[in-house]
Amino acid sequence: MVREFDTIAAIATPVSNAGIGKIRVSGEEALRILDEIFRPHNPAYGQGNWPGYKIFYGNIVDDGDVVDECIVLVMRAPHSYTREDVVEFDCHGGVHLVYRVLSLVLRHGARAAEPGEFTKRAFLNGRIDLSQAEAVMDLIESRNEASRRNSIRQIKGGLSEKITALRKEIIYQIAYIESALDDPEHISLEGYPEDLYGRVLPWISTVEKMLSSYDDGRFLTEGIRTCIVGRPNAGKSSFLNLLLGEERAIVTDVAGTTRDTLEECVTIEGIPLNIIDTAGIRQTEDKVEKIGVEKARKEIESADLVLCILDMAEGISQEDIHIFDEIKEKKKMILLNKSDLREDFPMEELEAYIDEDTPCLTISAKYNQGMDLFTKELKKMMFHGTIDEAQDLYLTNARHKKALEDTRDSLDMVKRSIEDGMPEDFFTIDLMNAYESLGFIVGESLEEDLVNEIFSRFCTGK
Ligand SMILES: Nc1nc2c(ncn2[C@@H]2O[C@H](COP(=O)(O)OP(=O)(O)OP(=O)(O)O)[C@@H](O)[C@H]2O)c(=O)[nH]1
Ligand SMILES: [Mg+2]
Repeated sequence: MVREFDTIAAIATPVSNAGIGKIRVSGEEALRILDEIFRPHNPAYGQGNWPGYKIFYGNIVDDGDVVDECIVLVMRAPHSYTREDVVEFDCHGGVHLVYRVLSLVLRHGARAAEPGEFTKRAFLNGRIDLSQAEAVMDLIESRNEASRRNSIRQIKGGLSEKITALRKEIIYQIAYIESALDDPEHISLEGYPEDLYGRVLPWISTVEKMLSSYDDGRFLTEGIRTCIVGRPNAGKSSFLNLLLGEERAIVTDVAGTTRDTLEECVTIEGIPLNIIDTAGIRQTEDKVEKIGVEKARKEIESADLVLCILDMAEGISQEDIHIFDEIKEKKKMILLNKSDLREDFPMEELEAYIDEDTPCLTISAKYNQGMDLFTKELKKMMFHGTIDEAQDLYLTNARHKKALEDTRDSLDMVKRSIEDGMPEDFFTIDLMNAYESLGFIVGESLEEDLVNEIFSRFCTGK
C-alpha cells in the first residue's frame, strides 16, 4: 500500500554547469505539474496521457515562455523508485537553469524535498527496507570495487533476507511457547527446551558469522589505515611511491627528508589502503622534524596496520629498537628494504624484538622486488588469505553491528536459560528482544526520529 504524501521535488544532479541537470519530482501531483509546465513535441501525449517508462521530448514552459528544451522520463506508481508517480526532467545542466526549472515545479505545487526523501519514501512505501535504503547511500559513497559490490548486494536484499528469515524462525518459536502456555492441555512443552536449544545454537553462529565480517567489511569500504614507519632513510617514501606507481613523495639520501605525514589511497589487488608516509622516527633537535616525528607517533596509534621498514644495509640500529617498542601492540609487517644491497640479515637478532607471527619480508623499494609476497601477506593478514568475493555480504554499518550484538546477547540469554532449566516463559522475553533487535536493521520497530536521522545523511535528490 502506498501511503499518501505531498509531492516533492529536488535537483538530483550536482549543481554545477554540466551536460545535463536533472530535476526529480515524486508524488500524486507529479503528472499534473508535468501537464502544466511541459509541452511534448509529439501531440499524441500530454493532457494526462503520460504512459510510464517512456521518454518525452519537448519544452518546459512558464506562462508561454520557453524555459528549456528537455526530455522527460515518466515512471508511474507503483513502478518507480518511490512507488509514487515520478517525473524526471532532463534539462541542460546550467546552474541558473536547473534552479529556474525547480522553482517552476515548486510554484506549481511541489515542495522542496529534504535530503534522502525520495529513498525514504521508497522505504515508507515498502519497496525497500531500511538496510537496503542505507546501502543506497553506501553505494553512492563507495570509493572502490569491493565496497560497490557489497552495497549492491545489500540493495538487492542480501542482508534483509537473512535478517527476515531469522526473525521468522524466532517469532514462530515465541508463538509456539505462548500458545502452549495458554493452552497446556493441547500443546505440550515436553522436551521443548531441548528442541529450542538445537535451534538457538545455529542462530547464534549465524549472527556471529555476520558480526565477524564487520572488520573485513570496514577495511573494504573505508580502506585499511596503513602507516609506513621506520628510521630516517630506511626507504619509507620509496615504498610509498612504489605502491602508488608514481613519484608522490620526495626521496633523497638525506636522512630526515620527509617531515610531514602524507596520505594517499591505493588499491592493491582489490585491497584498498589508505597509506600514510611518515617522518623517520629518531631523536632530533630540529624543530620541524620533531613535529613530524610526533605526527608519525600519532599515526601509529590510529593505524589498522603498520609497515615497519628496516634498512638491510644498515642492520638493526638503536632507533629501530625504539620503533619496535612503539609498534609492539599493533598489527604489523616488517619489511627489510634494500635487499639489492645485501642478502643476509641478522634474523636471530630481529626475533628478539618481534614476536614470531609477525610477517617479515625482504623487499627492494628502489628496484621493485618482493611485491608479490607483500601482497600475498597483506591478504593473509587482513582478510584471512583472500578477499572472499563469494562472501555474500560484509557487514559494514555500525548500526547493524550494534543491533546484531544485541541479538547475539539476547540469544545467549535464551541459551543460558535453557541450560539452567528455567521455565519456558523466560525464553520468550529474550527471544522477543532478539526479534526486536533484528527488526532495527530492516527498519521495523524503529522510532520515527531515528529513521529521520538516518535519511538526513543522504544527499538531496536521492
Ligand atoms: N639501493 C637501494 N636504495 C634504496 C632502496 N629504497 C630506498 N633507497 C634509497 O634510500 C634513500 C632514502 O630513501 P627514502 O625513500 O627517502 O627514505 P625514507 O625512509 O623516506 O627517509 P626519510 O623521509 O628521510 O625518513 C634514497 O636515496 C633512496 O633512493 C632500495 O630498495 N635499494
Ligand atoms: Mg621519506
